[in-house]
Amino acid sequence: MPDRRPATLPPGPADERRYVSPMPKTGHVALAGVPNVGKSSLLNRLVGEHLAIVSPKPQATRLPVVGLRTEGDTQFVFHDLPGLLEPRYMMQSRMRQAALDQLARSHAIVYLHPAPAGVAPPFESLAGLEGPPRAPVLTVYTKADLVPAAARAALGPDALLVSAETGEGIPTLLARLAVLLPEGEFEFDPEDIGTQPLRFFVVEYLREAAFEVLEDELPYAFTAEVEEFREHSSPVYIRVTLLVERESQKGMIIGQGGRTIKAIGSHARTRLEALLGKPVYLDCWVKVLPNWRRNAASLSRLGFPEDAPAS
Ligand SMILES: Nc1nc2c(ncn2[C@@H]2O[C@H](COP(=O)(O)OP(=O)(O)OP(=O)(O)O)[C@@H](O)[C@H]2O)c(=O)[nH]1
Ligand SMILES: [Mg+2]
Repeated sequence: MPDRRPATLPPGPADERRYVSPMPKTGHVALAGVPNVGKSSLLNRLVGEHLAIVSPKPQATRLPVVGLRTEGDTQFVFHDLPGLLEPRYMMQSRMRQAALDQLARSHAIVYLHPAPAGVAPPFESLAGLEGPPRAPVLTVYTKADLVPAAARAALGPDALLVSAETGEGIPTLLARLAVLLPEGEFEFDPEDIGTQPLRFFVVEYLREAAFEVLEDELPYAFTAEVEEFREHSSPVYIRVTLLVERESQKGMIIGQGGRTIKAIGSHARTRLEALLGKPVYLDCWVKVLPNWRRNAASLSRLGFPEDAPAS
């Protein structure tokens, strides 16, 4: 273990205990806020990889994405959460449940609010919580690159502004978070950036493509399921079923001469190859899973946690 005692400290037994083998710090940090505020973009900036999907359309994130960052003696376990909203149908209430579950399990909450929208309302009211969350809440203004100096001043002298675009404010954010984390051994390898299986990212990147390529309500009715994953074949072989809610949507996913499905597959393949560092063959098929966003069994099968039982 390297001696991490700062050179300027005077010698002494208490100092020895405290500095020679410092206890590492680690904890779970929730990135929370309403849809589209830049939670996923910030997660990607924090881990230095395009892990979480990003879209100008709201509600792109449906299930939490975990990103790791280890800096010296501190390991941050970030959770990019689905945007908090008032659910209108079952998938949205499962998304909200997933977000609330992780909020309750986190050591710190980063409450993200876009700087261009002005001063953030209180987190509890925005999140529709009955009381303040257990973990400390750090309010952070996103999209700092979009606001001129005068608008920054209006946010107050202590406001913390970050930009996923330029990286502004990230070191300050990490420093303010580090003091909120408990001491403890690292849960993950310091080299790792994520914890979720590749299958999860296959679906996510296909959904990201859907947000880019498809219009109107269609990306919201879209999801995918991995049927087969041969990681040791070359190229890596992945067979997926692209799922829509109605028969009439199948043709729109396939597109003229298969143009749309090719564009979706190719976007996801490029992202997966970047993540895996090897060539991928993505075999895409389309199926209807009727009304899956409003069907409890389909949602459970697709990985959405069940609502908390009424107590
Ligand atoms: N200029 C600028 N745009 C940003 C920044 N962060 C995010 N955006 C854009 O804001 C939009 C939403 O970003 P996301 O990261 O997908 O937002 P989110 O909060 O994860 O959204 P949901 O998953 O839908 O809740 C995208 O078009 C991003 O490119 C930023 O720092 N600067
Ligand atoms: Mg997101």
